[in-house]
Amino acid sequence: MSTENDTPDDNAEDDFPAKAPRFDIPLPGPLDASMPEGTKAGFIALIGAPNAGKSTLINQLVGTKVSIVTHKVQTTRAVVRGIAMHDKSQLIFVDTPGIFKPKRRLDRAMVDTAWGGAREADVIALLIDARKGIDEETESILERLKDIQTPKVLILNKIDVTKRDKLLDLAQKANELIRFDETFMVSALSGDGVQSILDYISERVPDSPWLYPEDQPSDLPLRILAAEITREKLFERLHQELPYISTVETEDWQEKKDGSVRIEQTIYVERDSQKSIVLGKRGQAIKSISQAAREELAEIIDTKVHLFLFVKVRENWADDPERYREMGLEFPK
Ligand SMILES: Nc1nc2c(ncn2[C@@H]2O[C@H](COP(=O)(O)OP(=O)(O)OP(=O)(O)O)[C@@H](O)[C@H]2O)c(=O)[nH]1
Ligand SMILES: [Mg+2]
Repeated sequence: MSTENDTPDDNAEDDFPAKAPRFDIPLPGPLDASMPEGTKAGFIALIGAPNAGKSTLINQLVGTKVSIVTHKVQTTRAVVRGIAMHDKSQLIFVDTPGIFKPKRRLDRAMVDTAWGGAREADVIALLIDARKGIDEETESILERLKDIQTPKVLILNKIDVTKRDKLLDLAQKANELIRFDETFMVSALSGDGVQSILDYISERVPDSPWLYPEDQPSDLPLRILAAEITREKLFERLHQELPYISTVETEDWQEKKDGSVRIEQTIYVERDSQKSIVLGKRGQAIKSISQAAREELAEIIDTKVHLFLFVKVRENWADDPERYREMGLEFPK
């Protein structure tokens, strides 16, 4: 069975090739002759416990939404790169899944991915939710960071909801455990203090030609961003465990003659009972998810969007290597 918020004119069970534009391949060497002298470029990994605000921060740093944000933990699943231009520097921020004690296979893939993101970076930025302080998760991250030689900075986030005394105390404690080159105190939500991160890091990335086109905010293919947007709405609207055991894939993407875009996506769940929850009473839940996703997508790609959502049961999708590949994750054995 399938459901949608609009009238589908195709059979959703068909396996459509994905036709969305891709722009995730960095070009080798200088991109064009007009690149100024003295350019710099580098990767900055944002790591931290789930819910620390990494995705909110990357969106602020880049100036547009590249990574989805929810109030729930474990929102980000794969590595998302967001690109900010600052003076002559191209700063490629790497948003990573929150680091926590993994239980399931998917957890393990997410945590491995986060550390992988840290390894490829020129600078590692550790984000701490200042209101929470150094909890068990952050403590084990600090422990593991000790052995990594890459330059590190500390970002205390959520200063809008944290007392000043606590902030200073936290900065001191974290710096006693690890030598950070710099400590920032910011509100990723309001943008307070974020500029100083850009100022600092743009001076510290290596001399290098820019690695991506100047006007490209992300290396995420649009079809994946589109699936992520729907997953964000799913996370926001469904309670309990369900969001963690569902995944979204963009199956088809067609640009129509009138300039609108027709997108088909499938929400995978593991059991029939979960499917009824996603659909909701008389399809109310999926309707509201679909509407919210469609509106946001239309804003991002700046054209009318027809979104068709289907819900499918795929038992044990979380043990299927193919689903991991779609999400951009390595499949842990
Ligand atoms: N008050 C306040 N809330 C914030 C701030 N930054 C992020 N948040 C909130 O914290 C929650 C988690 O934010 P995310 O950006 O999704 O956190 P994350 O670290 O990417 O989480 P995972 O992807 O699950 O690891 C959301 O509800 C955000 O709105 C901040 O500076 N102040
Ligand atoms: Mg995130």
